[in-house]
Amino acid sequence: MLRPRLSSPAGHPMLTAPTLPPPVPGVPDARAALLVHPFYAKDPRGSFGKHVLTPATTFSTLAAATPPGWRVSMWDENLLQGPPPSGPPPAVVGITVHLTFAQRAVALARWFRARGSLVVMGGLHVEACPEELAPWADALSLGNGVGTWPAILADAATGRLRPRYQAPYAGFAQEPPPDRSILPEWAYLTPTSIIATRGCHNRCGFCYLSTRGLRMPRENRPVQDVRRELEASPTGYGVFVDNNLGSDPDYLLRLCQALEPAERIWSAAVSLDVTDRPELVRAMALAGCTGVFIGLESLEDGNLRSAGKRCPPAADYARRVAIFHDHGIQVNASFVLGFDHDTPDVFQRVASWVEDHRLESATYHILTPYPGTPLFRKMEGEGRLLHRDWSRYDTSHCVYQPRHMSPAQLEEGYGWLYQRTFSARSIWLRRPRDPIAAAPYLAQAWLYKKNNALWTRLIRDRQVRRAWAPLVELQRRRHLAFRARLRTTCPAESPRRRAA
Ligand code: B12
Ligand code: SF4
Repeated sequence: MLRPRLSSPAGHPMLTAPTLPPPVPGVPDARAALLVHPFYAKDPRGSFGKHVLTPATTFSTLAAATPPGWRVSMWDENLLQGPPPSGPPPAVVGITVHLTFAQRAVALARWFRARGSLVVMGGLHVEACPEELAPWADALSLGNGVGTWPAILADAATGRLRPRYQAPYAGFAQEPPPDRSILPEWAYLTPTSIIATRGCHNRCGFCYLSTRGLRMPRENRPVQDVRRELEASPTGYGVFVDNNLGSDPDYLLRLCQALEPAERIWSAAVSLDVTDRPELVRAMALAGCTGVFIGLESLEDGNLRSAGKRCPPAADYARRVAIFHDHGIQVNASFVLGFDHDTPDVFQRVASWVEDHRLESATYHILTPYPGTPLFRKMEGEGRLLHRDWSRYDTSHCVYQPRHMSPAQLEEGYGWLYQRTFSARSIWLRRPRDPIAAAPYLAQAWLYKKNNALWTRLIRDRQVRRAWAPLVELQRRRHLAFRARLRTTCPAESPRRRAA
């Protein structure tokens, strides 16, 4: 059973949760609802900047679904402003729970309940392990919070809260757009996280989308609604946090056509098969796409097959990555390490591949069996799970017995890979061939990858947006100029290729 962790030893603010003061009971503020994001430890081998790039849309989505008559606010412990504020306890506290911060969520739930608030829990870990969290909450929300949250608040107001609420993921197009006014304006590179699509055409065995009981059918939002969200961005930069914005290529094409006149820039996670249609990549570039996050997962086809991932063969990755580069789109590739076909040379192979093909960025994850997924059941069935300390199911710890190496070897290799990719030499080797694109790439890489001490200060001192804003605007203007050149080329010939 989860044990609450009420206080943490003094330590680095990115690694240790703030200490909760002794709970003082009070009279709850009857129409106040507080949404809380618990603290999680950041991996110092990666960039601390990643955690303040853009917020999850969880709270802005729930804020938009809050019925009139309620005052809703949020507290994200990861913004380094200390534990949630004291003062009159809110009548309802909604805590979002992922497995990595489940223990902290429980500590916060106990603290708020001791002060007199009703505690509601929702999110991915509630979805996967509701029984584990039930003892610590007055109500659990399963499924789509847009459906449960208004009912929860209505029942809390009349003293009739039920232990469980459930709502399907359906009718995405009719949902209100996120209410981003709930977000602190200083806190992220951009507040404009957008979700245009739900679900994914793939069903990879390690992905949270394959969690037992989670049904998220594929749905798209009207493209003009998405355009309005992007246009309203105060930074001119939007981040699509869809699972896979490329899951429905025809929709993506329509979306790009709608976004092109907005003159904004954006990035998104897409699967590599969008390069089946190079004209789609061109449309993305013309619409303002400056970067893609792609789950390449592995350079070994056997691993992709065993994960059930339908994607191009690894031998074709390089050609497809070049299609993005030719259209001025940076590639951040995500690799999963520790699959059953991985041997100890995997780290060196991935490092060299990333450098040989000049990937501007790469993100590494140790294979992690999330509870409720087919991967979890397989590892459990084979007796390979080492423990169930969810705080270490964070993709930077090895929590199972790998096939061809020890857990320590896997963790060491993962650390080495990050060190290598974040080294000045590797950053330099991977600079874009086009000298005009190389300078901003180097500035961004330096700020993002070499400055964890600075990131800690920027977050604590509420300077994140201010520090990033000039770089974002520079990138937007550069992209507008690039787009103008791209428009004058025929689809088979890109300005990047000519510059190279
Ligand atoms: C943006 C994002 C981030 C951002 C911000 C994260 C944050 N916690 O704020 C950054 C870049 C920092 C990040 C970091 C990481 N992330 Co992340 N991230 C996402 C992403 C792309 C979007 C999240 C989002 O906006 N979802 C949309 C909202 C609306 O959905 P939702 O949160 O589930 O909320 C809905 C319901 O669950 C419910 N609900 C949720 N909470 C509550 C609370 C209440 C009270 C109620 C009523 C309802 C409710 O209502 C909402 C509306 O329906 C997701 C993938 C995805 N598309 O969801 C991955 C995802 C959440 N991340 C993931 C991971 C693994 C990580 C990292 C560990 C990766 C790493 N190694 O660095 C880190 C660390 C985070 C951590 N320790 O938890 C995994 C989590 C897997 C799991 N089973 O836990 C996901 C699912 C990606 C994936 N495909 O595997 N991430
Ligand atoms: S392609 Fe990506 S989002 Fe889709 S199921 Fe696989 S891992 Fe999940």
